[in-house]
Amino acid sequence: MPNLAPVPELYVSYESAQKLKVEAGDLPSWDLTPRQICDLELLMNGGFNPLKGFLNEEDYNGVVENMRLADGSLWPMPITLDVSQAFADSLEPGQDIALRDQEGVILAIMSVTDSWTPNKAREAEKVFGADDLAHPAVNYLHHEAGPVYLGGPVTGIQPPMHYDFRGRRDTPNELRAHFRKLGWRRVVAFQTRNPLHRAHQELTFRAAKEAQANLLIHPIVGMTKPGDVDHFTRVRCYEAVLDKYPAATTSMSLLSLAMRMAGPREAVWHGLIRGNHGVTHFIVGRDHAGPGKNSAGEDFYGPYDAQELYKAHEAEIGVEMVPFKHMVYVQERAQYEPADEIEEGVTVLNISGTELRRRLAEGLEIPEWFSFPEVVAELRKTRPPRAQQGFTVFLTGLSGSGKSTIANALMVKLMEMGGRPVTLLDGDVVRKHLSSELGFSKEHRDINIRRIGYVASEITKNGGIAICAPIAPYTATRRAVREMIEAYGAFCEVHVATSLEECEKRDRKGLYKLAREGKIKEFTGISDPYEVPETPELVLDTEGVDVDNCAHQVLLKLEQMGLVAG
Ligand code: PPS
Repeated sequence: MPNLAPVPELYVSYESAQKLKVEAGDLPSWDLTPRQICDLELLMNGGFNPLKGFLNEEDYNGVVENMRLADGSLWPMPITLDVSQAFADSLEPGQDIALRDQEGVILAIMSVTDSWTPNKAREAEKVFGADDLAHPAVNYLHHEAGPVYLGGPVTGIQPPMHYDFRGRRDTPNELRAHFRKLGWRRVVAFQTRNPLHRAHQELTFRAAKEAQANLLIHPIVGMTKPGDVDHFTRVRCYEAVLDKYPAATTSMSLLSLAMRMAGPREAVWHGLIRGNHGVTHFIVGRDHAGPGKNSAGEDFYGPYDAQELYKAHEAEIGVEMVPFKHMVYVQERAQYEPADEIEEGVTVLNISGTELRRRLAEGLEIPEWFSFPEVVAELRKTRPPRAQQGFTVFLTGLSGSGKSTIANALMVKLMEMGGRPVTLLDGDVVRKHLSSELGFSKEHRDINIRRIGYVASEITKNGGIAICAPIAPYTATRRAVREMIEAYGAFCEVHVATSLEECEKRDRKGLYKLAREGKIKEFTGISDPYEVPETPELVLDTEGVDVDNCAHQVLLKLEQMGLVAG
């Protein structure tokens, strides 16, 4: 019999919240990042029970080293409030701070008991298995998260506001009440960050039958892996699939979790979170919450590591694992069956994720045995064929390498082809209109490139073509821009690889001479670094090649990527 009594929440009463909100106006305040907002929501509503706030240093060390809080409870994921050095330095020990959302609304008050500089390399090794930037959470840890962690209990004032799918979002206690009301005693949850196709529908249906349980589709709408299908599209897809289950056996609820893609540890974490939501069973699949390949091209985790770690802690998690059955379509019998129960000699059909993306990108047929027409129609709306999507061409290279000239030629060629609006974000032009207050320190260059990335991502999102031509000397910043853009469309990084000698010889603006004389400081290639792109989509060797030909090479690349019609 499941315990469906409420889980403890961190909210104060409505009256106290109104009072606290006024008082908190005078406190130092921290503007939460999107990930911190997700974490705070689950802290406050009991989704992260038994946590009472952001981890203090002792709990953090225990979680990192052996997945346990200082009191011995199982907790595999560091839930930390990372902040800037300047903010941490401005606080007194024991100080209360206001935690605000991105519009400045106060969501909670935190009593800061601890402030420390974490060993991020150690955190990466222990929690994510490797200090490898190919892991999205490790990349986040090193490049997005602040250098100092603050820990301490949280007093909840109000939940973060969601304007979308409001009727589909439930706190742990709302879900518990829902299950109580419906008399659901056994509930198996299915966690997902992808659209559901027929195979998923079959496997979840079977899992529910096997566990003799009702089914909760519990998709993540907080933060998932960069590049995933956006949650608006996915929720519309889930809604279409819900009708395919027998009436009244299945529910769906959206979870504002910020995933870390931490495989085995993530599976245990997901189980604990589902337990807090009143669920009794949890489906754990092959490569659960897997982050993809590491920088050596290998999987970060073994395919069944997550199931093993979960199994080892199942009793403590308190939610029974239902191992995922890999379902495949058997053509002769026109139905899905578990792959391990199929005799030899029958025709098994499968479409991988990569193949699905290719078919969507090229506007090709997606058969009905694979997915539901309503789901495919939704996906097609969001992912029109590549030749109709927005994209960004990002030319990077030394000053005077020819970026702007090639970018201009490319723009004209794309405008001649027509079909999509083209915007050129040239280095010099951006510095005049968007970044006029910035200099050339690493910090300022990064701000400049992120601004370009932001504008390009908006253009890409809205179906246009952005051509960017900054120096962009740092790999990590270029990668951040790539991630921003790939959320909406393709990113084509072009290294304009004109050598320093050649750029200096051309010295079209006379800047190299001034840089050599020390009259311009921090000049890229002379007194400032340029990190050569390791895996750009295209390398342009401009020496002895005319501009028209360079622009043509970019066009051919875009054609090969399916972004322009041949
Ligand atoms: S960055 O690093 O990407 O922010 O640089 P970017 O905005 O592309 O630079 C644009 C132009 O600024 C001129 N300039 C310098 N470049 C490099 N280092 C220093 N210190 C510097 N000072 C001025 C230079 O002409 C760049 O233009 P391009 O078109 O690249 O020659």
